[in-house]
Order: sequence, then structure tokens, then C-alpha cells
Amino acid sequence: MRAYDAWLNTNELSKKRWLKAIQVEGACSELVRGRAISELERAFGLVNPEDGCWSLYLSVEPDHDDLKGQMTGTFQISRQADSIYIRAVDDSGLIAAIYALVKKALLDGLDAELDFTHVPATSLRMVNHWDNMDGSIERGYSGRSFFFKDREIVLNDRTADYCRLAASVGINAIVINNVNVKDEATYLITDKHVDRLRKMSELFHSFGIQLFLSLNYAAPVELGSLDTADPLDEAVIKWWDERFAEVFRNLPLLGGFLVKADSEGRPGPFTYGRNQAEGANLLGRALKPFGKALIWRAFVYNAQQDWRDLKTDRARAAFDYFAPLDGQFLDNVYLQIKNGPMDFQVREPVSPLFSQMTKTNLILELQIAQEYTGQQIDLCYLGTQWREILDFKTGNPAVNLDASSLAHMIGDQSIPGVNFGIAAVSNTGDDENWFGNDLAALNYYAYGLLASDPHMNSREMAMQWVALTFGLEGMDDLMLMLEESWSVYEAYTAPLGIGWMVTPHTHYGPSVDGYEYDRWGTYHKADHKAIGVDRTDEGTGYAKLYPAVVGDVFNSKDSCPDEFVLFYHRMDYTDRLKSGKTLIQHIYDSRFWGYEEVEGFIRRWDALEGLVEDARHKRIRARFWRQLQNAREWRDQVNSYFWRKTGIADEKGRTLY
Ligand code: GCV
Repeated sequence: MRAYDAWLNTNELSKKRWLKAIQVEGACSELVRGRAISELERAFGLVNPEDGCWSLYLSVEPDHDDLKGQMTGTFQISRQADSIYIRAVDDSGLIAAIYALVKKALLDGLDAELDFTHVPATSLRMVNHWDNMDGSIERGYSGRSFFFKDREIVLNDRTADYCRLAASVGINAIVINNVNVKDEATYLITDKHVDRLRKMSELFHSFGIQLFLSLNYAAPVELGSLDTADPLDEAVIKWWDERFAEVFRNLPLLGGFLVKADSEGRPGPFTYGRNQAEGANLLGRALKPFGKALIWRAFVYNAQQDWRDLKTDRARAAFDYFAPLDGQFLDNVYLQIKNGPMDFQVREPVSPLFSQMTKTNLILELQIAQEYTGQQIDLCYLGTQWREILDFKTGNPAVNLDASSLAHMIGDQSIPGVNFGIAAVSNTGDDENWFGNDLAALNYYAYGLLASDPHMNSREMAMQWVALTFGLEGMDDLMLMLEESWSVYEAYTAPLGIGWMVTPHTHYGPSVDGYEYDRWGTYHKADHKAIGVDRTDEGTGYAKLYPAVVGDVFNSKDSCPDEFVLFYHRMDYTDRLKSGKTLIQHIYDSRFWGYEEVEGFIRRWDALEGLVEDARHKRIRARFWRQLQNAREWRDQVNSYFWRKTGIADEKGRTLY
């Protein structure tokens, strides 16, 4: 079994030629028709009119009674005797149905009952790649880019193989280039790379995926013709109108653009004294005639903070910039908001923007790439984290409290007039196994499933993936490890909502004060007596950015759950947590426990030798040993730091340095 095939290993299946006939009808594009047939034959073997078992009838019928007006990507599959019928609302639904059939065959066998309808939660189920045109990947942990090399676009078999993986988990939109758009990538909106982009957009389309690009807000200046990118300047408005007219003449299948502006050195409307809505609408308005989307990131904060400034709280930044602008964004503009107010820490509260915006199209941004969660060396199944995020009741006033979770808002599109989408930063690269760590493939898989159904259970997603990747036989321990892995990672790194404490820039391994006196606004403020940031109404006021029904729980130390307590409160080391432990004892215990759990991972993984293909078993084992080293560093550096600061010994007398 090749790791390259990830969860779609159809080699065995395709050895026998199962299909008697394939018929594709209806409003299906030629590109998709061809792809549908070749993908079916890839999985089930070439059509075999004599001895095949099934006849497959596929059709795209947007006006069918059961499908009319349904979400893009919707399909039905049914079976009568040896005939299988697939009916889809559009091209992307047809392709999605094929992978649903393939996965069903792999998971439940070929005689499985087939009679179901699939309606994806949202029309935007995106993956964002942070790939640079020199071939590097920002926060990439699995090799180099397979989209770019030496400032050129790469298009080869691997591109199609990637589309297959993405489409097979329901992804329907992909941004290929980093949101930090500079250098050559700025030229992606000119004619320079247009031939390959067109071919790529067609390839993507054949898999039911729309190609998107990130763009540089300062393009009117950097591409040479203007001396301003002011969104209200007539010449700038005209420049974008003309540029997009050209882009969509050449690339009609392109879905739209993603923009990071006024963040971490990227240009934006603030330079010209304009707000974020003025910046986004400049581009939204220019995209409108082409029916395309503009996705504007809310990750805007002052990355030049003075650590001596005790008033500014980075956690508030996105809210303070964007909440007052609710209602001002055009209807083809989406605001893409990271799940938490800081930056993909192991645990963060859900961004308060989701609790307050009622008139703006919103996209939840997650990170599959394990930037702060072990970099695909350490095992960390993020499905468990995402489940918690999606289940958080935001208290958004446009819906009742019970329907205000992100899963409801995205999954049921529950706020009238507001479109919700979902996006995640990819963890792929050109490593043979795509994901660096074979086990990190699960995070991509689970993200895809959640994007189509944000209510999905995290265990069920992991089970599916384990079944497809290894088979379920003997894999109970692997399941337990996967399910536990996020809590374990959290325990030995930076729990209780404190976050950070990572090595600056690389973000792997501990450095307790690494960001403490820096410009990034990420401080834990530990002294000899206490730690944590007061974000209550007596501190930065962050807790009060949520509606009272939600925020009051966090605002009070008495009701704030332990897992967030140091995000919201400053605590003495001798204060007690809800668990009954003192804070200092929790600091020690969690690191010791986390390290021991990783030792347990290694024992349990070793016991799977023989059940997992040898080379793969060894590869994963090597990662676990690196994880153990990492857990050891975290344990000893963090514990020694607090022992030295406080002078309070570990109750259990374990070694501190
Ligand atoms: C793409 C964090 C990461 C950056 C990333 C940024 C973002 O700060 O460390 O590498 O840049 O988030 O999301 O834009």
C-alpha cells in the first residue's frame, strides 16, 4: 500500500473490472464527464461490458424536483439490482458522488446498501495553501510546494493526484498561493502565468474544485503604473476594474481572490487612512460583474507592539477593527476569521467576531498545518479541537443560543442573508506521503468531512480514516492515541489557555519567554507570584466582547473553565483550579503526564508492528521518538522555569532543574 495514495487506495478494488457500463447525462460539462469516467475506471477497473457487475447511470439535473435550489455539491445515490444511479445538482456534486461511492465500496464492500442524499453544509469548502513561488511553503512541514518551483507554476500528475485527494473529502475551492503575496506571486494576476493558470483551473474544475488566488493589495503600485493603492482613488478603482476584466477573460473558471491586508507587513487600506470595509469593497465591487468572490482576512493586528505597553491586547484587535463595520461589506465579500483571536494556539476561545457579526458573510479559518501543534512531528489529531470550536455557542444575537454554535451557523446557514463558508490552511507538500507524518493525513481528511458536515463526530471521522488507511483490525490502540493526542500535546506544552511559550519564528519546541519581550503582542506576564493576562472587565475588557450570556462565564474566575483560565485571568501560583489543584501543581503535573503519555504512544505504536506496513511503521515510529524529545524539552524547561520563578517544590518530589 503506497502512502502516496493516502486514504484512497483502490489498487485492490480496481484489479477486477466491476463496471458493465457507465452513462453520463444531463447538464454536465465535458471536462467533468471525462473526469467522471476516468475516475470511476481508476477505482473500479476499466468498463467490462461482458463480465462487469454494475451499470452506472450518472446525471447532472439542476431542475430535478429533489435537487432544485439545493446547495452546490448536492447529490443522490441509489441502487436497484445491478444498476447504480447518481443524480447531482451540478458538476461538483457529480464528482463528489463518485468519491462517496468509492469510499463506500472501500469501507463497506461492494454489496453495501446504497440509498442516500448528500447536501454539503456550505458552498465554500476551501483549502488555503501558503505556498510560495520559489517552491518553499510558509509553515510547511511536509516538503516543498507541488504547485510552484523556481518562480513557475508546476502542473503534472501530482496536481491531478492532489485534486483527487481534495475532492474525495469534499473540498471544492483551493487557493494555491500564500496569503503573504510578494515578488513573483504578485504577477499571478497579470498575463505572465496565464496559460498554466488556465490549464490548472480546468483541471481543478474537472474535479469539482474552483481555483482561487491570493493577491497583493498594493498591486496597482507594485506592478508599476500607479503611486497609490488608496481604495477611494479613481485611478485605483479603474486599475482593478481593468485588471479583473482581463483576468476573467483569460480565466473564466477562477473562483475569486483571498487577501491578507494590513497584517504582518502586508499592505492595505490603513496606509491611506481607509478602513477594512473600504479596502475589501474596492475589490469586491470590481469582482461583482464576473460573479466572483472576494475573501478578506480578519487577521489584522499591530505586529509592532511595544511589550511595555500594558494596555493594548492583541486578542481584541480583529474585533475592534471589524465589528463596527458589520453591514458595510458588499454581498460578494466574505470575511475570513481565524478560529481564535490570536493565532491557532493549541487552545483559544472562539473569535468574538462570530458572536457579533450578523450582516457580513463569514468564513471560519482553521489550520490543518500543525504550526503550533507539533509540526507534523508530534501526533495531534485536530478533529477533537475543531469539534470543540464548532460546538461553541457563540451567542450571536441573530439566532437563539442553542442554534448559535459555529456548527449550526455554518452547517445550517442559520443567519438569514449571511453566507457562511469554511477554510483551512493546508498541511501538504511534495513528500511522498503528502503530509510529512503519515498520521497527519487524518487532519486533512477530517477537515474535509467537517467542511461538508460541521456536525460530524470527531471519533467517527478518525474511524473512517483509520479504516481506509490501515483497516480497523487491531487498531483500537491507534484510535485511542488519536483521540487523546490533542490533550496530550496541550498538556506538555502551554495549557490553561496561556498558549505561546514556543521558540520564536520556528514555533516548534519551548521557549517560555521567547515572545515575552517581543513585538508580537503575545505575552504571558509571568512573575514570581502570578501569571496570565487579565482580560475581564477590570483588565483589557476582552471577555465583554461576547454577548453577556457567553462572556460573563469567562469574565468571572469562578465560572471560567480551567482550560481557558489563564487566557482570561491572572492567577497566583497558589490559587486553586476547578480541579482542586494549585496552579503550580497543575503546571508540573500536566508536563509530567504529557511526557509519560508520549512514552505510552511509543509502546502502543511498537505493538502495531506487523499490522502496519513496515516502512510506514518505521517512519511513524521515528516521528514518535522525536515527539518524545520535544515533550521532554517542554516538560523540563517549563517546569524548571516555574520552579526557579516560584521556589515552590513539586508535591510529588519529581526532578526539577
Ligand atoms: C501566512 C501566523 C504565521 C504566519 C502566517 C500568518 C497568517 O502569524 O506564523 O506564517 O502568514 O499567521 O495567518 O497570515
